[in-house]
Amino acid sequence: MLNNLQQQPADALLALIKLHNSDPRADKIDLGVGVYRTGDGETPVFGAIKAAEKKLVETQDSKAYLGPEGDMGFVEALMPYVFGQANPTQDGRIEGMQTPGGTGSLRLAIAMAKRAGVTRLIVGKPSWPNHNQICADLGLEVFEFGHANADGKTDMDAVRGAIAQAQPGDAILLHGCCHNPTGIDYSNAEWDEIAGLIADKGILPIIDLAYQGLGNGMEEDAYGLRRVIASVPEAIVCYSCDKNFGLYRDRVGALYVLAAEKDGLPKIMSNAHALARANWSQPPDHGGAAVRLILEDEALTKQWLAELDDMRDRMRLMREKLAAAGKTGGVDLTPIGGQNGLFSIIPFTPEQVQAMRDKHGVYFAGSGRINVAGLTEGNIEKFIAAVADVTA
Ligand code: PLP
Ligand code: TYF
Repeated sequence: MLNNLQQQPADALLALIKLHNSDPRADKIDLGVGVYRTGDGETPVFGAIKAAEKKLVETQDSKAYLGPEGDMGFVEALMPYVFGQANPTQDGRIEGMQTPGGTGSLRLAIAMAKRAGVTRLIVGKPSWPNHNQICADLGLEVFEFGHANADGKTDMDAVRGAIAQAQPGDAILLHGCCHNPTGIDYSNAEWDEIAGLIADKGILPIIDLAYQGLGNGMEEDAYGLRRVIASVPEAIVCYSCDKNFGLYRDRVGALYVLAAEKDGLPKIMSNAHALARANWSQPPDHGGAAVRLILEDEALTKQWLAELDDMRDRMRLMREKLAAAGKTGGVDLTPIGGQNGLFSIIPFTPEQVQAMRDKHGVYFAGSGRINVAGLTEGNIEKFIAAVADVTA
């Protein structure tokens, strides 16, 4: 029976880790999978997380089941950061639950949308491949629109066109900040327009916020999400703490639902809980509990935010250095300075991507997506020289 299964390709980004590991060159550079790295190339556990984990080990008195919604203290402590201090529940219209990472949240969101009658998801292209993979697995049609222009900025005409042609039964997936893979985010003015267009069309927004705080700041990175939430009757937010708390493998995320009316929430959330039970029963506790302990403690919160500031500042510095290189060989690195988060795309040909690996030991996705956090004061000059060499 199982022999009927077809061979599936490995995840290209995860395969790249192995390729990089097996390269013996001491000066090789890993700009592949999306994890933050320090100036020393490390991905350490946050100091605030270490402290919270210690506290958790000392104070946790039970690991008994919590239920499909997970740690609601965690879910609620996060809400002022996501939806704003002023009205984090939007007058009781927002409720959430814990999920295994942002991926778990996306899986629930898309499955729930489908249950509710959504037949098609509008997604900007390129996007994080898992968006398409989840839709394919759930049998939901995807409608793609061009997310970016060749100049490294948003293609607003394509966004307007995609929303204008939307039909009843459509939902639209938007990256809240730090777009993966392009780094190209909507400006505040563009978010204002998009929020209005979505509200006028009456389509369901699903907002994927996987990098809050890694773009321009915790508040700044929530602008678009809050703008959409304020304009529409219903929305779903898929949140990940795996980047902004450095918890990647501990799988920490949340799903939030904005309902048209407060009274509609219990029915909607009962579906989210039922879907969670059928998928993973309950989310893993440890990472979410550590985040809760940070957010409940003023000193730990300050420490976490300072660590996040350092990460953002370092990535901004690397972006500025790339942008300052300007036209390099046959490509222009200038737009990278205005982009956000871990990723940007350099328009390499497939042959140039291969030459970067073979000749220079620089590893990144076949799409030309680089993880800016893989660059350091120590390797950025080499990287720029390699770009100049292979694109000349
Ligand atoms: N959404 C986007 C755009 C991502 O890049 C990622 C990356 O991992 C996720 C969601 C999911 O994150 P998690 O690791 O929490 O599942
Ligand atoms: O795009 C990235 O690099 C991150 C990490 O299957 C990631 O989102 C990559 C591949 C994958 C899961 C996470």
